[in-house]
Amino acid sequence: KKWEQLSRLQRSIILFLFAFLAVCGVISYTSMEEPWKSLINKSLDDQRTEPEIPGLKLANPAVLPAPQKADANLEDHPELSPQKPPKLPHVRRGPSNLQIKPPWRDVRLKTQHGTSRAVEEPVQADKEEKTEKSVISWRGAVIEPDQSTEPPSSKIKEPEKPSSVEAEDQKEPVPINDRQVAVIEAFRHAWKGYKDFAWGHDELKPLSKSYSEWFGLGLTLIDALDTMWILGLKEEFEEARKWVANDLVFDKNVDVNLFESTIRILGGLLSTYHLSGDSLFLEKAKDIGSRLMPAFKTPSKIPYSDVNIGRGTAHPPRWTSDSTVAEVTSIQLEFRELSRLTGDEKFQKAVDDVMKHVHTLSGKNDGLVPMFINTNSGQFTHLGVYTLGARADSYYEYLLKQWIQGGKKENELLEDYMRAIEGVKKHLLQRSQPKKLTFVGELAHGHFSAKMDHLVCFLPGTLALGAHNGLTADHMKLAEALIETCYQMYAQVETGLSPEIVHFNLHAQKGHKDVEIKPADRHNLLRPETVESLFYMYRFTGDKKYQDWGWEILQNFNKYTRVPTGGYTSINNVQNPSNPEPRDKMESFFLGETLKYMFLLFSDDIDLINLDKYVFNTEAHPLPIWVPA
Ligand code: DMJ
Repeated sequence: KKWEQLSRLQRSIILFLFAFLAVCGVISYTSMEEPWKSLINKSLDDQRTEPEIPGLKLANPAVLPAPQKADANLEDHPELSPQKPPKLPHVRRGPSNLQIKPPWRDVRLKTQHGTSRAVEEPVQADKEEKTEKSVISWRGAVIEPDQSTEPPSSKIKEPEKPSSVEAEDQKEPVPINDRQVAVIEAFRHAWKGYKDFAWGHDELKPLSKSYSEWFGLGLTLIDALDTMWILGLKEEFEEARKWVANDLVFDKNVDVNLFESTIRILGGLLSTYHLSGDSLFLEKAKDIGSRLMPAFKTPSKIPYSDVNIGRGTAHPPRWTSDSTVAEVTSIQLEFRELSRLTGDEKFQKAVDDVMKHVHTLSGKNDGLVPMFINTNSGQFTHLGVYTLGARADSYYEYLLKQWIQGGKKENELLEDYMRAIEGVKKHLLQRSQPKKLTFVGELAHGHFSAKMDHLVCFLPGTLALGAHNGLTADHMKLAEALIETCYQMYAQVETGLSPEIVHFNLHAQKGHKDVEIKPADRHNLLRPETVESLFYMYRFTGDKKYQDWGWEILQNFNKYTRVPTGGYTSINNVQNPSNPEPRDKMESFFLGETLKYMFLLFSDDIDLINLDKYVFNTEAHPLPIWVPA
């Protein structure tokens, strides 16, 4: 009625206004659409990257604080007072930012001296990249995030996609030098033996041109995967990857050692996943990690040494219900990382419980631990014997490395580490004659023994890593003294190769060197510890003498342990250059650790496994340091 009462003019004005408003509406919608959408997306993104634990943010950044002045000790660290352990981390899942540009992208492997070597036919490699649908991206840095994880079975936190590389990581790789080329050549020679005579088996027997089985899981191949990636051996890596994809099966009725399979297999797979971004390796890591979990079903939660990965049963060794302390406390980096990647807390909880328990145990001597722990009572056994060698070594290493991995927040770990190093200084350090070499001996029921395992040579590297991460400069001084000793364990021997164990002379005797070797100890298993520490020392000091020492060692491995038909062999007698008595076995850690650390030692590229981003497990498999989101 009202409408009809309006004049024609009034009606026209109203209709015009409606039409005008409608046109304005359409125009403003189209111009606002984009900003509106991006606003919505941004707020969703923000929710996704929100740290899961409130207050986690940067309480203790994973990157280094400025190093502290010398002589800091526990009293100087009020932050070390016992605290509630932090909740299960953390932060981002998925591979860390990839920082390794494998050298196979270069046309030729240029050496620092301007020569170039045809280690790789690069034009070919480039072609392959374009034409083949490669399983993984060889450009590393730009891997597409197709490797998101499957939802884990229980207690799932939301898994995230892998992160892509940061712009600063897009640098061209530093050209490799002659010594690195020599390492690649050594690796290829070792790999040839493995491929020709032991493919898919645990270890090569290079003299008998056959193999030995330990777990029957292709141990050498898995241990060597990330070394091939780091050395840039594309063809070898691809071939090994195929074996992992098609032939690596964990559903087998076989007993494996929890520690050895964690550090070599789980560690190797996780590390390769991070470097390559290839989800195959994460899937395999989840599989083996889950199959190892029955080991923790013990009255004390201290794991058994052995697990049947097919049956899901676990047991201690036949003769005892004890486990080795180093074994139960050196599986943490790997299981914690598995939790972070899968979002399933159970892996981390199991290994953290072990550390918390060991932290509270009595029977330590100024932070030094006995070598055995009982799986029923949870107590240390065989009290009174303290060593940094076999059965205790990596306990100390993993205290520091877990602390670094977790972003330097877990104070109990640091506290135990600092105390232990004080214990080493107080009870185990002595100087030899005539050269006054500082060495780490052993203590048995109050009696000092001047015996040192080659295994102890991990310690200078670990001390240097701690100092680099802000611990007292004293640790670096000790590292410098100890690496000199470890080098002398090679240099004072006829073949220039260290025996498994040495005894140091405490008193000067005419015609005697510092190092004495007993007949039962004069074997060399191609172990990595000294080369490992040389790598850390060179990284942190830039002193070329460490590279030169490593170079001597590599040449002596080539002289006395290289088997012409392929492979390297451990030897029985480092004191007999004319017959070092080959043992006919190439340990998997020669490829997993020794040659990898050699290659890194000779490199001047600090981004080739940047030690502020990665922490090496005890089998030389780099795992990411958890960076707060
Ligand atoms: C490796 O398996 C590991 O480094 C372990 O921690 C000690 N022994 C060997 C190498 O010597």
